[in-house]
Amino acid sequence: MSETGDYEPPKVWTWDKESGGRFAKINRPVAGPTHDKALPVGKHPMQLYSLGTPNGVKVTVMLEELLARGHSGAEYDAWLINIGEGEQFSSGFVEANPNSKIPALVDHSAETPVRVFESGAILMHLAEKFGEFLPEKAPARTETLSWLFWQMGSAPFLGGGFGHFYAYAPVKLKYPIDRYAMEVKRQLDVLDRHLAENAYMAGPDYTIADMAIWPWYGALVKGLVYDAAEFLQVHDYTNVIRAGRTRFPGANRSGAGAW
Ligand SMILES: N[C@@H](CCC(=O)N[C@@H](CS)C(=O)NCC(=O)O)C(=O)O
Repeated sequence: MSETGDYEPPKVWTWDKESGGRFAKINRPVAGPTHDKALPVGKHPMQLYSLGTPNGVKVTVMLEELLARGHSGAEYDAWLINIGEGEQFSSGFVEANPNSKIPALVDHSAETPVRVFESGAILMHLAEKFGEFLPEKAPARTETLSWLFWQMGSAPFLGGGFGHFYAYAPVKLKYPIDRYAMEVKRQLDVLDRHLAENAYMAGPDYTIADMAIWPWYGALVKGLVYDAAEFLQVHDYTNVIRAGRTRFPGANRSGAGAW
């Protein structure tokens, strides 16, 4: 590994298992299970396999919001998947999510259980099933889905890009940190401008778009992820900070932001 910027990529990439960094132990260039282990199944209709990360918390927020609205079909068993120990590579987890990332949901309310992976797809599945937090008709539905997919496309630049190079990489490199800090500040400005004019992401109502966005960007402006609040000068994004305090009830009720 070059630490000085003089790295010349070889003709063919090879896996350097000793690359260092917080996730070096679990990251692999191949998919599929590493060991045989079935997932546990509890007694409730929804079986959630997750962890208290921003992506994981989105689904817990949704399930808690559904329960708060009286949907007993949203009762769930939450099973911890320790991604630091490679539990996302068990055969059972790979059956629930071939992409080996939390969160994964198995919906046992139908005769044949339905697996759902990708947090955005899980939020949509639950929203459609219970008829909540996703408006039925355009344009409100379209706007909700636009912001939901905005989050799914944007957060990898925050987590996998900025967070990785700023907080987890074994060396601090100016080029990637500059590149991703710029993008994350741009994303925060997108949110800030939008929240200056709108109560919630999709307009006047609280939707799954808010549940997806808040665990990432709300935690960022509260200084709860990557310890980057000062570096990114998050206090400049006053509308995001105000929205976090006053407009995202689920975040407070379900402890989002507490990781
Ligand atoms: N796009 C996915 C991302 C999920 C994701 O990146 N999960 C992380 C934790 S936040 C994970 O399971 N990482 C384990 C690994 O990469 O092996 C989603 O929104 O569900």
